[in-house]
Amino acid sequence: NVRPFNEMPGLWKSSIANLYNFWKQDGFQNIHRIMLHNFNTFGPIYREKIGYYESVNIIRPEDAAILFKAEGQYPRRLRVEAWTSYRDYRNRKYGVLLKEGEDWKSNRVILNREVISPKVLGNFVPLLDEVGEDFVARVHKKIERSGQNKWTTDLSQELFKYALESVGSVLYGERFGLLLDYIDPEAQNFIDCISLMFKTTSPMLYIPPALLRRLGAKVWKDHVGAWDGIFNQADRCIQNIYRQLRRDSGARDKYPGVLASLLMLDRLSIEDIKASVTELMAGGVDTTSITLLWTLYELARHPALQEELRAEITAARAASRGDMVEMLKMVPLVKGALKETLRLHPVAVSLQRYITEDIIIQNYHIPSGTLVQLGLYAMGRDHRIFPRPEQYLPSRWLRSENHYFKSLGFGFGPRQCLGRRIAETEMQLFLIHMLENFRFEKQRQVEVRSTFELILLPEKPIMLTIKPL
Ligand code: HEM
Ligand code: 2DC
Repeated sequence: NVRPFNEMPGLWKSSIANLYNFWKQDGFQNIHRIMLHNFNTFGPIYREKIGYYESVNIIRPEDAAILFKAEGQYPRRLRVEAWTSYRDYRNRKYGVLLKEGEDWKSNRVILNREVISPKVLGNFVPLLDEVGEDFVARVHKKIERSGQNKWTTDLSQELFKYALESVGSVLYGERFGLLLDYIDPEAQNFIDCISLMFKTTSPMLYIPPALLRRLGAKVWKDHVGAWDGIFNQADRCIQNIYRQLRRDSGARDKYPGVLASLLMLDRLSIEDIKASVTELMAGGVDTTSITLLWTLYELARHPALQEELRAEITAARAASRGDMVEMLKMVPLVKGALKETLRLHPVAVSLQRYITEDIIIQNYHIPSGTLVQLGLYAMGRDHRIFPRPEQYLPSRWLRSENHYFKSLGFGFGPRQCLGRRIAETEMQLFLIHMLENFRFEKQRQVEVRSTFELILLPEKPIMLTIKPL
């Protein structure tokens, strides 16, 4: 009694009409709320076609498990045509983000060892800890200068700089110095280019970039300009390290960073290294900074919870006696808070895979080759999956409750986020340092919603008041 693919509910028959309706609903910015609405209308599985983009959408953790079991040896996500088109247009190599098949696997395996394996944590922690301390010093200075013993601000620009400084220090083993008073205009331009790159990608999920390019559309031109800015800046950083390495190739005692490690390892071509390091540098800015901003927003709205976290951190600090790697093992509530942030405010609205075998989900047959999407935003807000989903409760991640396929903010399996360890460590250290030094408050208790600019962002600025403890 398995039902055929063609009986699956949803709007998949008229792709152009759907694109028009999608546009009328402001779909380009609202995809996450539209998905939520679709699950409410059609149930836990539906089929959809908007423009040229066709998918099956699922929401339940047990269905996610079926999906990821059918991802095959070389898992593939939705192909972001805007990104591949730019690389083809400028004749640049794909990095691990865009590669597929054996080429992806062989690069990814080597990158895993330098970027996400547990052994590199010890190298990353001292670098990221220092950036965290510098951020605290910068905030203290801002508070002093205000003359009011507090600082009320939209932290997003500061967080972008923190994130770029962090990922830069890990990739290059060097500091950019973005947390000083003078900000390098090239670094600022890099930050601006990443936001513009994301923003201009989202319409091109539904309208083919090749068409927009032929029409000379502004969105395509802006997109190219943004990637050009990203690649130019990354090229400068990479060249710099490359030259240094050739100059003094002698043995070094200090950890030289991901790029130098990859160059010395000599198992990937220089072009492959450049492509993936550029993607890591670009992927490391908006993702962690926005997640931290949402976390501070939630903590400002929940003062008692903020105290609980602070108490956990104080105890961990004492017990670990200056060993930061140890300390990070003693802050489960801090980690729970970050998971809770990604539940309510995921960076990625969905996870997707092209399945490599036929599967049955919710009693529907789905043929091999279909693009299946797990609605991550919708899942995080479903009361059948997370009781009282509207409440920010980091402790729900502590209880020996069942977390089977529920914590998916970084994706899953061999194709999960390559920057995951960097991101987690950088965010944990940020919260540790900031909560040890400051209290966070929020003026008006209005709900801030998300907007979709390829990643999910706060719809409007989040104003926070920071006070020294
Ligand atoms: C892929 C989320 C930070 C680099 C992904 C994916 C997700 C994700 C959901 C797709 C995974 C999948 O399909 O299973 C996040 C979140 C972050 C974050 C929530 C922070 C809060 C970062 C950082 C970097 C990074 C800091 C770089 C240092 C990448 C790369 C991929 C990726 C290169 C593609 C991996 C591949 O295709 O093999 N990320 N990310 N991300 N992310 Fe992240
Ligand atoms: C966006 O429908 C919505 O981590 C689409 O650090 C499906 C889709 C496909 C790929 C996803 C993307 C969504 C959101 C942003 C992600 C991306 C894969 C990697 C990327 C999740 C869900 C991101 C932000 C990377 C970006 C690295 C890049 C800048 C070099």
